[in-house]
Amino acid sequence: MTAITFHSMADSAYLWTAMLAAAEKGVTFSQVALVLGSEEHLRLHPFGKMPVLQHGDLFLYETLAITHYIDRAFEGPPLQPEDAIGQAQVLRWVSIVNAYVFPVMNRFVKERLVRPAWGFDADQAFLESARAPLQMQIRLIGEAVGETGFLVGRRLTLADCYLLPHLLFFSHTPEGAALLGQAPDVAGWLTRMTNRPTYPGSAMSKAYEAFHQLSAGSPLLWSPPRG
Ligand SMILES: N[C@@H](CCC(=O)N[C@@H](CS)C(=O)NCC(=O)O)C(=O)O
Repeated sequence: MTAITFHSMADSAYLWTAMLAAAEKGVTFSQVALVLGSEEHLRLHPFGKMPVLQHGDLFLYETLAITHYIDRAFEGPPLQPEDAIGQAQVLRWVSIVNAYVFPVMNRFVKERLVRPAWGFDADQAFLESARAPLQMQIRLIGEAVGETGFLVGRRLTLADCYLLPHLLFFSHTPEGAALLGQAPDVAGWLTRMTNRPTYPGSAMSKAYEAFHQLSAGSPLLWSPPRG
């Protein structure tokens, strides 16, 4: 029997963040499939999102609450710094991923690779509009990880758990690969994250393997920034 259960569809990036946090904490988990918008789903999560954590009688939704709970309720390496500045920096990165990275990077991946693979046209106007924000996001990530190898402080935190799914899949688009080719600190962070013992065999790694079957071989939509 596992310590906790996640109720979610398997291909949720926020589920992967929560799973990564649990794995890094050394907490065993299982996943139970949710049907999007079903009565059960809306009972567990009134806003119709995922994942939902179950720990005994406790049910918790919202990934920040879930990952904070995992960090505080279980023994294991801390996933948030002790000091006020470090904590604020982690929360800032979580907020950055929620407010800016998820709507741009995650949607870019869906428009660029997933929708065409399903036979739908990509939203070209969105893809073009994403160019400047994506360049800025990669620059900010590079500045953060360039100092210590992690987004915040000298060890993995919830901030890294939040970013990984999005950057990993974005790296598979031609534009993401080109941007990372110009950002060695960001590429190095991604390599180190996927070399951690928590990555191989994870749901995220399996999804990424499957994702490789989508065509990333198309030409660049726009040229990467210089230098
Ligand atoms: N604020 C939520 C967001 C979670 C979220 O957006 N999850 C996505 C999957 S990655 C989802 O539930 N999508 C279903 C939908 O939007 O209909 C959290 O932090 O947990």
